[in-house]
Amino acid sequence: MPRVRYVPVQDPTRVRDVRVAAEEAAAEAGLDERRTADAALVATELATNLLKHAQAGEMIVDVVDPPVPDEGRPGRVVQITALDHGPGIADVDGALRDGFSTTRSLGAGLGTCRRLADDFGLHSALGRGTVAVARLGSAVGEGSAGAPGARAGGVNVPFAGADFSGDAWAWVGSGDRLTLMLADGLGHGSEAARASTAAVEELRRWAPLPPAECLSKLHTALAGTRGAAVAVAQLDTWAGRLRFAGIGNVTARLREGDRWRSLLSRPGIVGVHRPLTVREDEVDWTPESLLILHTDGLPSRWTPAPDTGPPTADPAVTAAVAVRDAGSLARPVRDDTAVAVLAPAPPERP
Ligand SMILES: [Mn+2]
Repeated sequence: MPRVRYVPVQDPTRVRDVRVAAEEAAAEAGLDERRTADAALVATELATNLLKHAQAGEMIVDVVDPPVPDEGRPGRVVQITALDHGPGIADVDGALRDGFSTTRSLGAGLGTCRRLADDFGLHSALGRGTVAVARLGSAVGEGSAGAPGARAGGVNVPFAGADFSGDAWAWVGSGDRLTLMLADGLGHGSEAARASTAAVEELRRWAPLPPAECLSKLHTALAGTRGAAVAVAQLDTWAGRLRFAGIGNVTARLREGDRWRSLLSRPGIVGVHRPLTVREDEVDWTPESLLILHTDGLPSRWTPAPDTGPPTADPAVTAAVAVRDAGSLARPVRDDTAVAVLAPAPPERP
């Protein structure tokens, strides 16, 4: 089962823990020595920056699917996420400049993170805090050859800092179809993780099927596990249509213009109790669309903030902002929390 490394960062002694987590994740993702060193440096910088700007926060290091499926470059990547509820960074552009430092820290700064990572995204809102996400893969250079029409990303926060999250997300590309799945294994801990991991493995076999059929394959495969709530969204990039089906308590919010629409799941537990029929929703997908799937670690009534997910935002940053904004000290989380986001491809960069 894939580990999710969660490190609360409240003093400088935890910076080393974040670096070790990045090195472990790099080994799991099969990065070479040079990229492992890069991942360790990025992790160190993000932890140092978090302490500098917010005094305390959380970091999550895991191994994820890259934001764009690339058949010529298979493999998973290390994702390093920093999130805090601090005052926010007033001068984001300045902070991203290589060598920029507001204090006399030894840190090389966020500019280094942006330079070393394949993808780097930062969202800072005054009074709400800062989110930074860096992904590093084994490949040299950046960008994907294909024109995917969409990107996906997610964040997975294990309950109480456990080694495993009972939630899992994954996505698979096949031809014009991109299939994103979010699974919440019943309860939390390693048995929940076993159920959601089985869902991910099965998704990789059946992703080209329509979502409702994919869910029935998953139902069969998850027999013998605790079961899971699962949502599957499939984008046909050529037709500009999104199909959705879900079983159990996973929330799906689709942005249409300036409103958020809920895509409904059927009651049930994949692998344990399947509804007689699974309805599929089919909706238009436009360059302004955004899909957010989240497990019940976030409150079901949570509504994305108006600045959620501009077209240029990295989907993993959007997911991390959701975790940051929905969580607070006043409402302690009592479960694993995962958010997966499907976003249109950003405008072409020259
Ligand atoms: Mn849950």
